[in-house]
Amino acid sequence: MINQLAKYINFPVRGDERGSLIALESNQDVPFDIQRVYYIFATKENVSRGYHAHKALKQVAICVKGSCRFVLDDGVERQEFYLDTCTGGILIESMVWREMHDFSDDCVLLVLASEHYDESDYIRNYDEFLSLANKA
Ligand code: T46
Repeated sequence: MINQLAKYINFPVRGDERGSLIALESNQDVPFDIQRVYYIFATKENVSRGYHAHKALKQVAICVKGSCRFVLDDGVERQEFYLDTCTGGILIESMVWREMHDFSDDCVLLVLASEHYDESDYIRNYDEFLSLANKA
């Protein structure tokens, strides 16, 4: 069996007669201390994003509205993950190259991150990523 490059996490939905609610807590629903939250929206048609890996950062990505497609790559293999629900997300560990494609017009991609923003944690060159990933 192929190892999954991201773990899919289903979140518990707390609902009542008024509707639904999902609460995400550090080290419970999300397996790290959440240091940062950001969201990506209004991505233009036919625009792809990402094209980088992170040395240390772990993230959970949740498509809270609309849909998008992730391509993840650990330097050995590539896998695709289609996100189109707010009731689950993918856990992306460090040292995974990511590309995001096919954002729907209404896509809102919420990301929970284990670290504050740090440009020095990014690997934006694919050849450099391959060389570091295959050394690890
Ligand atoms: C990832 C995917 C899912 C900040 O100032 N603070 C932040 O926390 C972030 C994430 C970005 N920025 C600035 C840096 C750039 O000037 O926002 C601009 C766009 O960032 P970037 O080109 O890194 O965005 P994406 O969509 O290519 O990637 C982002 C995350 O960087 C990345 O970690 O996994 O979303």
